[in-house]
Amino acid sequence: MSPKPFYLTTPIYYVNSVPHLGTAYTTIAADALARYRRMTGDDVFFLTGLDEHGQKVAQAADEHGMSPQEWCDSIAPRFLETWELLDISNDDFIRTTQERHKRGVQAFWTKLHDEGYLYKGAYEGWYCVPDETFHAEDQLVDGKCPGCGRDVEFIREENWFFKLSEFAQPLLEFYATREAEGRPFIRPETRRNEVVSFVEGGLKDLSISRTTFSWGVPLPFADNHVTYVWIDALLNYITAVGYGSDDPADAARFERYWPAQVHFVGKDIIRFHCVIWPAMLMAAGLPLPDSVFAHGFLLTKGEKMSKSKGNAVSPAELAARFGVDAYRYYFLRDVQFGADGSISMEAMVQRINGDLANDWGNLCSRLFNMVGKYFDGRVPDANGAGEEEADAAVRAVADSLPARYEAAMTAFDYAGALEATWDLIKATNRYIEESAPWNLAKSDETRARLAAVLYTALEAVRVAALFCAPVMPRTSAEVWRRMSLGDIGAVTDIEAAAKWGQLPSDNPVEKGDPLFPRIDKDAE
Ligand code: ME8
Repeated sequence: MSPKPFYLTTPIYYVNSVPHLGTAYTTIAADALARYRRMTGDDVFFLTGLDEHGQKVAQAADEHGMSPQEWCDSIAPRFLETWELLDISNDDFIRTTQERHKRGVQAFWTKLHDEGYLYKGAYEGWYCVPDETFHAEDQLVDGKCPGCGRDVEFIREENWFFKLSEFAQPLLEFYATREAEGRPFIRPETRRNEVVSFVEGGLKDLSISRTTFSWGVPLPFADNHVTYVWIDALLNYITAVGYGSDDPADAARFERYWPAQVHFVGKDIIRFHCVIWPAMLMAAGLPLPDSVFAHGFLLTKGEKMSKSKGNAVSPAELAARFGVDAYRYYFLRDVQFGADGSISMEAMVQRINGDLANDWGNLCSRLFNMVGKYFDGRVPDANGAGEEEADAAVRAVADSLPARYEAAMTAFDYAGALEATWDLIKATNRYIEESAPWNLAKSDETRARLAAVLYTALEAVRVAALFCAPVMPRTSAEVWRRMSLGDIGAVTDIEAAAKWGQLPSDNPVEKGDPLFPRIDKDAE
């Protein structure tokens, strides 16, 4: 069977500043799913990138005495470095100033223009530069942006408009159809209700161009108009996979990967992705994505972290302090994906010391150590003794893991997937405690039983490492390496790989340093 395409995206981030924990959060979540889907054999295309146009970016460039393009070119490497540091396995990195993107944007709006979905009009109203969003007078809250509470500026200019209002009904039908088919477009459900009631209230036509500044993609049919940054940015999801190119290879790529399986976004940008974006695609006669998943905000001391608010911490600092895998684990385990989550150093240290150092790292160390001590560092042969109830119980937990993990990942429930994995890790720890190999090692008579116990525990570790790998690729690869199991990154059928009993006897096992050193709470 040929692998099925699985196309997933993060938002493309504004280059008004550098990556922070919020943008890294979305990117890590998408990465974990991309890695998992590669391990289930899908042909994954994982896209992230940068949103380089708009007033906010032009302003940032200006403040730094650079041209907008120079500014973008100076920030782009900061994102690339951070993603590399965090082991992000994206297959492409789109920048909206790239030719391939600009060409696609122009092709798209020319098509909608030709088909009569656009008209010229006068716009008068308010604009929030930090959010790059238009607001009518009656939407303002105490004269401020209803989204972020910051100052808005009054604009009066000639704009092109997209007849978004015509799409309210088709959108409502679309949401309902997907619901009825059991594959909801908007996830999680709370967001769905929010979007549906917004659209039920009716939609206004959308201004799609700006004339009072020039840092954007020129609209091909209208002199002096540049594309409004949001409708330029949304198109990255199709231009990156080849939309708007004459090259047959690009056309084939578009055919293969579009529509996307999931767009990951923060809840702040859900209307753009769940209302404007599908309406744009409908107007262009293009297929609609499978789903948009909106996660919540990371909060520190009850406040949303953001670049503009300046209360952001650098991902590089945290990764250097705690390790990349621990960093990735904490955010996906401690915050329920889809809900807001408070993050803190204390909680992070607790997770690392508890789940990672004590449960997982320690399981590997003590087990590998015992293999070294009792079996010369080689996987013992378990065939000498029959399976006892306790062994079967561990095996049963391992056997149930692939299906539980798959169900959780299909629901974008990372915490659930990790919890299922931890059920195996904890069961194995208990099993070692109860079987007490150190006692079995005291007599030759119990040597076969000792071999069986260590084999069972090692096999559980082999399986647990597989399911830790999407979230913690480095340490999982290291566990497999220490067990002489080859490259975990090459696994393309995780279910088959997880089948019990595949650990070869006699494989050399290396003890190695602790996978997750304990963090000194007081020093933190
Ligand atoms: O909105 N908690 O870019 P952006 C969780 N360019 N996630 C957070 C967060 C927080 N405190 N702060 C930011 C844009 N994020 C547009 C997108 S897409 C066609 C264009 C994450 O740089 C979250 O994913 O402002 C949010 O949606 C994104 O960063 C906003 O990034």
